[in-house]
Amino acid sequence: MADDDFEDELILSELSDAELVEQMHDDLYDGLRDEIIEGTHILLERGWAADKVLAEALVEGMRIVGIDFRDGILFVPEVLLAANAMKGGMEILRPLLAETGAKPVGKMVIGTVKGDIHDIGKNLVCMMMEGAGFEVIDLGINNAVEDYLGALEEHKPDILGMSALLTTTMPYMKVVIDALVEKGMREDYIVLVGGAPLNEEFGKAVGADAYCRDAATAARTGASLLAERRAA
Ligand code: B1M
Repeated sequence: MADDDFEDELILSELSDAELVEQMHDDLYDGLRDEIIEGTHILLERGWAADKVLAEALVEGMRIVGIDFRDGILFVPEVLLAANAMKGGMEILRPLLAETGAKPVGKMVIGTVKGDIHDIGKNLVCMMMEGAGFEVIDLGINNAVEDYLGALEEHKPDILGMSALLTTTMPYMKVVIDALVEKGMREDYIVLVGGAPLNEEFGKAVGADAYCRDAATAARTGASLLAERRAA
């Protein structure tokens, strides 16, 4: 019996790239952190770039989880396990993504807004910003306006980033930006916002400098707005 079990065990390293990526989507869905870590290592060893592993194996896997969460097939505990597995892979990729663009170009304070505990997308933004040469101060999740203001005061960044994943929490970005305006601090910072339910129009409506649809866009936009500001 034990031999049969052993024979049935899936050896990730023996799968083709396409099979492995598909298996990683399944493993992410099942919240198997160790397998996601192993799969991530295997793809990197096969010469995959870190951003390709991230996009095709991890982010795509989480997109599938999101669909079944929305449709009531998966529930919070399962999605938490999937998120934990995804973070296992991200931890391996973080230093690789961060080393791609060595030059320090500026500083960013970023956090998920009050009432919202989603942090995977925000963590990706941190990685990409670090990769673009920014020093990043990550305030984590569930940040009230005072948290942002305190961090801006303490760290004096060039950029403030806010993330929201819920339609109920995204309006809080306007609370933070209004507080900056009220204190006469708005023009001191480039404000970038992002998160799945946001769009360009929302970014404009709340008074942000830019809405960023993904982490790579955040890094690009942050760098170009900062360069423009310095040139001016
Ligand atoms: Co939540 N959840 N969740 N959840 N969850 C969503 C967001 C949801 C869309 C699922 C669904 O119904 N399909 C839905 C929101 C619906 C809505 O508001 N209209 C939802 C819900 C309802 C909830 C709860 C209310 C469920 C409940 O309790 N009944 C609850 C709320 C808790 C709270 O925050 N108060 C809840 C809880 C959770 C978990 C804790 C289980 C877990 C979070 C774990 C964690 O983050 N540590 C979770 C997860 C994982 C999701 C989904 C499945 C995946 C989110 C994710 O990580 N995506 C999500 C479904 C979905 O989004 N499709 C869902 C991967 C990530 C890479 O993408 O975060 O979009 P994303 O980030 C992108 C861009 O948006 C952008 O760059 C990133 C990458 O390129 N970006 C930025 C993000 N932030 C940025 C900031 C920037 C710039 C770009 O600043 C400059």
